Amino acid sequence: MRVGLIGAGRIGRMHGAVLASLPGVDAVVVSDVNAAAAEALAAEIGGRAVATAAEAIDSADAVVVAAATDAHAPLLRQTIAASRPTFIEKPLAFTLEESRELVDLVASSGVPVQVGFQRRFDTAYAEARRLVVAGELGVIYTIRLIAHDAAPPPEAYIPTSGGIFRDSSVHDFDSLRFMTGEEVEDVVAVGSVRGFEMFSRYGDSDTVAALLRMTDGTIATLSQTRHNPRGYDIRMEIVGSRDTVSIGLGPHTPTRSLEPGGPDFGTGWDGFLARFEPAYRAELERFIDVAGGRAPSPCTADDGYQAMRIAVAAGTSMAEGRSVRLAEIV
Ligand code: ISE
Repeated sequence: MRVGLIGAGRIGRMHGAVLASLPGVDAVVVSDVNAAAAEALAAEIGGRAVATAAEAIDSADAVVVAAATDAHAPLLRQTIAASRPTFIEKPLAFTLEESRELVDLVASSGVPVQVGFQRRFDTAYAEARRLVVAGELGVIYTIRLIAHDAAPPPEAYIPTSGGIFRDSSVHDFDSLRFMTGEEVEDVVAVGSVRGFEMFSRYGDSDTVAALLRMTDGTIATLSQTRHNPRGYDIRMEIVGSRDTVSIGLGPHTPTRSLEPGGPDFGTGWDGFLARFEPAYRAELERFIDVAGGRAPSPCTADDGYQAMRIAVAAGTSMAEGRSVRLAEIV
């Protein structure tokens, strides 16, 4: 299978390296709006660089879109028009309207599409989901989410990212749906700029929190920052009537216990690429099966749209200072 990779930035480089190492992939064709970046990545992974996204799509059997968020919708329209199975990085699109439109387009086309929520492929998330489904945690009372980036993205990334809820919390919102099998009923969110003034220049925040109620009454809280001096910290704690489990609590958790005799967490993760490397690999392995018609999409365009609705609800709550019901966001 020949795979077109559109985007040779930070996540594109990770996907390129993984694709080039997969036995089911014969060739990787790379394009980027920055031609030098495409050439450098192609040289590094033994692929071929082309000048435009259209050429990458034409010369491939399947496409991985890892371009900036504001380019997602136009690129997905192009890959669907060319009937190419597509892996598209999160979020599905820049706006809610585009996301909704893409769900309809994908459904009517029948072209397989997988959205890049890699945490679904992390072994600890998968094990927690297994425990939830098996009833081993009992009734889920509450879920606590921590999402602390090690360092903020470069300033140029901010205006095309869609803001912290769409760019980053969208993973946590998807993981809540994945874990509980429930939808979010309503959300209250707050945000501020605590460390990096550049976020205010784009109406964005570097520190946010959200309180979410799921349709079955489970309560979830999210704490999120764009900087954590000890490293990249992604955690989920699930408290149920029969057991309590933690994802992301281990030898690299970027925190320091102050308890006498407490655990030594060692060196923290330096970023999401290192923390989720095996999950990024597993999601693309699956995509090759999806593209080859051997498996259904594990993370559909509709999953991307539903996570986007939660992100938009959180943004609306923060902007308007009120609780927002998901039913409002369509
Ligand atoms: C980035 O785009 C990601 O997708 C990471 O998983 C997330 O943790 C980070 O905050 C985002 O900027």
